[in-house]
Amino acid sequence: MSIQWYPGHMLETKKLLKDSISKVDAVLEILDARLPNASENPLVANLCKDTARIKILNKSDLADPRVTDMWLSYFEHQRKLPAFAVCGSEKNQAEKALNYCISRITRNRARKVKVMVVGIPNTGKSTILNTLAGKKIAKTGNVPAITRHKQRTSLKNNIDIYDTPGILWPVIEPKERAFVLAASGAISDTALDYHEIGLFAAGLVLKKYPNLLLARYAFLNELPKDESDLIEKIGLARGCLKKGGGINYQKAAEILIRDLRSGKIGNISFETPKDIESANEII
Ligand SMILES: Nc1nc2c(ncn2[C@@H]2O[C@H](COP(=O)(O)OP(=O)(O)OP(=O)(O)O)[C@@H](O)[C@H]2O)c(=O)[nH]1
Ligand SMILES: [Mg+2]
Repeated sequence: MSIQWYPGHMLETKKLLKDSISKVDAVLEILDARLPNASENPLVANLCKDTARIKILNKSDLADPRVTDMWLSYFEHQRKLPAFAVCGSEKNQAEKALNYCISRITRNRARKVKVMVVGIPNTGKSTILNTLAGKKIAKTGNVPAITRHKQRTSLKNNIDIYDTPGILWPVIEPKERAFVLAASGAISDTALDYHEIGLFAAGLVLKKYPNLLLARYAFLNELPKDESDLIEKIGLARGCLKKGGGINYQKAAEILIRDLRSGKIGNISFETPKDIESANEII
């Protein structure tokens, strides 16, 4: 299966970024702390060659802190890029990242500094902008593609900050990357087969965080034997039944995905720097 979700406004956003990134002083690239590799849009690195950029690993309150530390070290040592782990609603964390970014540019005090917030959908770009502004300026929401246009906001210290719509790319490959993005909530649910993504999510949690599963789902007396078994057990325990009888796997998978995305299963990171190293070795 390949997941394709590239609504029209993303093509417009691509043009917008191409036209405007070179005109701003700095870029805050917002990644999802649970999937810093999968949520990194290659377009941003290409466009930011001459623009100061930092990585913000947002939603770190949902990620495994041990793995987030590994990612911070990966960005610092292997990619030579400054990276900050933040929770988007925490003002001091967002300000620390912004201030560091501003400190890296040569400032002409007579004119405003322009900072652009970019990233894939649903990583918390607008949330961070609101936090920095200290009020709700941009619309936010727990589905991707909430922001549809560039929006400028003036902050104190002569800084203008621009929110932008989340952007993906037309065909997401490899398949595992598409699954990670889908399970995190970066791709519209309308483009997904819940059962398939649910099986992927089940496999991920069973492999990486089995104890969290046992703690979350009290009806599990022991670990399910595989991902299908987990979905089936959730379906049975939560009464996800089809009209004519039998388990509604779609509904059961939806429960697992919702619990995973919201952090109800616990602090989960979908990938580690080691995972991408081994994937590169295979290639
Ligand atoms: N747990 C948690 N949730 C967050 C955090 N930051 C943002 N969110 C939530 O994530 C969802 C998406 O946030 P937005 O700020 O709308 O994301 P966005 O990147 O602007 O999304 P698009 O405009 O669709 O590209 C919302 O439900 C936010 O409340 C965070 O640090 N932790
Ligand atoms: Mg937004």
